[in-house]
Amino acid sequence: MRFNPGDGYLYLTTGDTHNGQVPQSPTMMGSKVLRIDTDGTAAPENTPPVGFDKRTYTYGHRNVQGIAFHPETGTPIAAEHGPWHSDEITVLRNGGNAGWDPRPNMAGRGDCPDNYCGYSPNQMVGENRFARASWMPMTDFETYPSAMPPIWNNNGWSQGTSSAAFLEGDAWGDWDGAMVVGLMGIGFGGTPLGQRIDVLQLTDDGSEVIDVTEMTLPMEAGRFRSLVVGPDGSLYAAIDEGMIHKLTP
Ligand SMILES: [Ca+2]
Repeated sequence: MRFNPGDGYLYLTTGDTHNGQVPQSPTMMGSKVLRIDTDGTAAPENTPPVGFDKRTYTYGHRNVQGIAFHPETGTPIAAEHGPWHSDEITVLRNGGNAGWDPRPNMAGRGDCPDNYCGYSPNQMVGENRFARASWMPMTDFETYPSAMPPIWNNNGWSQGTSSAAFLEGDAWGDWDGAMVVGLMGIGFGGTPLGQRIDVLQLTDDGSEVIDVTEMTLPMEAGRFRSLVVGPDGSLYAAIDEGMIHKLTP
């Protein structure tokens, strides 16, 4: 949950709850980014498709754990946790579809365990786990050609993207205006562990990633769960291990 300083609304991100029907559902409120007022009512500027709950800002997500707002434009940008591939950073578009649809019998698939195909083709076990061609895509452009494209997908890995924020202030130097993303590092079966904070340099309008740099840390890495920039301009990084680190330029 974050307030957007640009429009004053509360943005609330929800996950798919391992239910294949949820992401593309117009009424089930998982897999959405909701834009609401402080009393819970929909922002009147929301433009979801006809029939959707009016609180819907975007839909078709898997698991948005981070949302940050471009400091110049106020555009919301989501950090989303992939199944075992393809973490995604996505610039959100009012009413947009993030393109995640783990329903059985969709896009040429058959049935899946738990009626959930999000771990297709083989539910996290078996030999083709890393056969990328057979992954169920985090953004299914074949089924949803106008889906919001990710601007970054962690080179096709899932390492547990969590929280995101924008660094601001001259003290950050070249990183003033850069996006930082926490990764919790759930590596297994050959996936790099990857507990880190990445610094993403975006174009001025925030629509593309120019460069990604891993932040050099003055302490050991941990499962970076939450990143928040304080009023003092410092970056506060909370980790699962039970500490909050204050990182200064
Ligand atoms: Ca997506």
